[in-house]
Amino acid sequence: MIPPFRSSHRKGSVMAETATRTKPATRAKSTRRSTAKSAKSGAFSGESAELLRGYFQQMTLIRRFEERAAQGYTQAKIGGYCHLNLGEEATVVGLMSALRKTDLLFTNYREHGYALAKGIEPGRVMAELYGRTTGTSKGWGGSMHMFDVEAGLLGGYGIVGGQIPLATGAAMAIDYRGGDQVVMCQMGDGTTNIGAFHEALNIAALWNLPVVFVVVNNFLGMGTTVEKSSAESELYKRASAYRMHGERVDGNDVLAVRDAATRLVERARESGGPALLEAVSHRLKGHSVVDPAKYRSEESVQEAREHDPVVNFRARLVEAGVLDEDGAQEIERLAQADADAAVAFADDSPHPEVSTLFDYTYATPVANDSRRLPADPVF
Ligand SMILES: Cc1ncc(C[n+]2csc(CCOP(=O)(O)OP(=O)(O)O)c2C)c(N)n1
Ligand SMILES: [Mg+2]
Repeated sequence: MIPPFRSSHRKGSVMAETATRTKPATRAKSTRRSTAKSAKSGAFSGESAELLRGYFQQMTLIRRFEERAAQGYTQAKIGGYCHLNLGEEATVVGLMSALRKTDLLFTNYREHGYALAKGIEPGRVMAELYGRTTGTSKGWGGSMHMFDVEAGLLGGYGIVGGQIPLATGAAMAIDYRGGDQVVMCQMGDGTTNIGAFHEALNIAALWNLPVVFVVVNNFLGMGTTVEKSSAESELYKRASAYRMHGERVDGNDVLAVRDAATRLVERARESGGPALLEAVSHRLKGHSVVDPAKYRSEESVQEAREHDPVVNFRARLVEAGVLDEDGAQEIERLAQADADAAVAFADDSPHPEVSTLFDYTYATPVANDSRRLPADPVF
């Protein structure tokens, strides 16, 4: 069992190993109580209201964007696989707010929200999903392979764990050149059982590389629970095998994620070395858009809904007077308009020419492999 979390934010708070266990039903109730209390007693004191509204705006944009992506998929506008950040918005925005524009980000295949929060235009992200030339990867990458050097997003990887050695290599390059960038390497809980995870953590610790590994623990690797797949289900503890700093944070609390990530990123920047951050969150839907998630109990779905980070953060902001109802609705209206505009941009953008299929593949051609395009003659 994963220990429960306090949902109310305390500056700099991270989840302690010693958190007491409560049943899911009572946990949700106490979360609501403590949320109300902390907001009234100044949970946001010292926070800029504009910044808080900005976080809410970004989280809402991701929510609306992903809803439109799901719709685009069912309309067959989007092909291939499509994994959404629904329920993980606080983790995404909290993590990205800790990075500078020049810092580098590697993610798994569930990366639309990260691309948006790293500053990429929603239209370019949606256009990539639609496979159009105006997309981040010129339409050749799709949902799992967003890439934007200028924004510091170095992928989007469909192979579980594929991003981890690459992120570690990028951190080594930064170290070698004496740069001040930091690499963040995001992954899911299921990824921590891949060999590359352990090899990369070992070398990152050994060479004191500027990389923060982030495990988004949403309790499930596709349909398999963390308890069934990981001998140590408190995943941040895996860092200790490499004498690396590891900690756990409530991934539903954008400010707690921001604070923990900022601390670890700045520590890495100042040569404090690598760290492993586990953000515990919930997936509101199935593993991908086509997964009906029949393996999930009604109780676990209900628990995920009770921890909905967008709904709960909105309530906290309204309760604390940072937003009034009209202000919240205006942000929601604008987020919807941005998501709709992204869809319109994608829909109006051209498909790539088939003749450009190999323009962005860099592997040395294999002898006897003619790189023949579908319409080309065989001989
Ligand atoms: C090397 C490899 N093995 C298997 C898969 C199939 N696969 C895709 S996602 C996934 C589960 C990963 O779990 P987690 O990292 O927790 O991701 P989540 O389901 O939460 O997105 C698996 C097994 C893959 N893409 N790559
Ligand atoms: Mg998972």
